Amino acid sequence: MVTRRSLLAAPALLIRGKAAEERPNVLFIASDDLNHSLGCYGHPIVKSPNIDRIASMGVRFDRAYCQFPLCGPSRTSLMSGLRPDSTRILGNQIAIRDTRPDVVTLPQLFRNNGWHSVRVGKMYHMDVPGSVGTNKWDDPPSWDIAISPPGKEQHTQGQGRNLTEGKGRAAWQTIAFTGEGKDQADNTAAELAIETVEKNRNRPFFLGLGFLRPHLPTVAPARFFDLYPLANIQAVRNPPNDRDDIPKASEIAINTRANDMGMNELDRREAIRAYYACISYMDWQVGRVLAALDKANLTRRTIIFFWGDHGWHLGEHHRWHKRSLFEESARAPLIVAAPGRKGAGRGSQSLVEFVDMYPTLAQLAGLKPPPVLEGQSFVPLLDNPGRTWKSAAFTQMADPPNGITGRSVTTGRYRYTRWEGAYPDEELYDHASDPKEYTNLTRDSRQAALLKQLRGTLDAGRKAAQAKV
Ligand SMILES: [Ca+2]
Repeated sequence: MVTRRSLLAAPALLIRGKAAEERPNVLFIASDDLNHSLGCYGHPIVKSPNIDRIASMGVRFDRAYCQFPLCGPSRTSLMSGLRPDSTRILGNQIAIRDTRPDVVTLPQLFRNNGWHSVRVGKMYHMDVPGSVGTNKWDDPPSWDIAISPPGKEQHTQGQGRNLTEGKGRAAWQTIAFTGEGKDQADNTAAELAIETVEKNRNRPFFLGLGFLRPHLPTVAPARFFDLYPLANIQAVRNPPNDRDDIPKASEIAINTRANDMGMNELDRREAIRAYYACISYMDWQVGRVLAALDKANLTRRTIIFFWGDHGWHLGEHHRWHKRSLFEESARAPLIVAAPGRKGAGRGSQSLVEFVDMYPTLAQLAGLKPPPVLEGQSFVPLLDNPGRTWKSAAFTQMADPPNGITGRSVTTGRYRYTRWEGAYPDEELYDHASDPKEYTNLTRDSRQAALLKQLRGTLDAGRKAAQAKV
């Protein structure tokens, strides 16, 4: 019998007893500060045809939650398979080996088992735009090759303005430029990723591809701004009393990005437009890399993970940032395309956590993950996206300078949040009647039994919430 394997021209590269072609490649794509403004998530105007294509080949997770809504802690958690309490990384300027010197990270596991491990762009923390082009908080043992392309960022030549000029510390700079962006880090990252694919047709690779956009500054080619006429962009309208029941700790932890950053309605619409333009630019780069996989005939042998490191507010509760335990910040996009799985093209409403990515990917590749991992493989959801899964997902926040910690749990229907340290308080939202989390029910005496139950769910923690398999 002639099998597909025997038709492969290249001699099998044997690594620890397994032929190279039995080992799927991994394309692990991150986008920085990306929320659910994507076509495949049902957004009415954002154009993301290439990310939508990954969703059509895989499973789109509608209720995937990051463990900490800030770049560094979220990324070290998912890359190590450990929760922030275990990584002890609750801020940005710290690397995983500082607290866990012996950790085996996700790409390191693949590397240890013979995969060629490559990073282009931001996978661990990198201050954007401050440390773009540097390896400051990277993890060298994760990679055979690691490249941080430099980029012009806020110094890019083009048309735009600082929407927040003179209105506070944080800047929201927009720039629409001419051409494809040869001086942009994301453009170079895509080119290096294409080169990596072309050079490694005959050996398994783990390619970590980290795009900076739509992280600020919102810099993109003018043609992507042109996709979104300002007349089509509406600012978020919050109820007038929304903030009356938001705890003080939550308002402080959002840092300088509350109060609409001082932007008027026109500024806010321009900010949203620029954010969408950056998403479509990033999506275009994703498409170039997918085309290279197709051309190399590797798509059917490649597992693709696409994720945003946490969510992002575009004016909900007057916020323009991450660093919150509201749904817009705790929930983030996650799409997993693994060849041959039965759930391809479907969405899943089941709860998954970013800490689950590590054991999932290890299982898909047939690798044994370290026993210390704190997530749970969701491979069964890739075949049956509708099946019953975890009963809760956990996200935490900390603002050490202000002595604030927050812990939050969602059950799918409810969100319960507890703030400790300075300004202790609680929040409870019912997504069935209040999906935008405008009404904090903790003061409603009729919810006392529910409140008690959800406090118990938070305290019982991850083990009690695991899926029964
Ligand atoms: Ca409110």
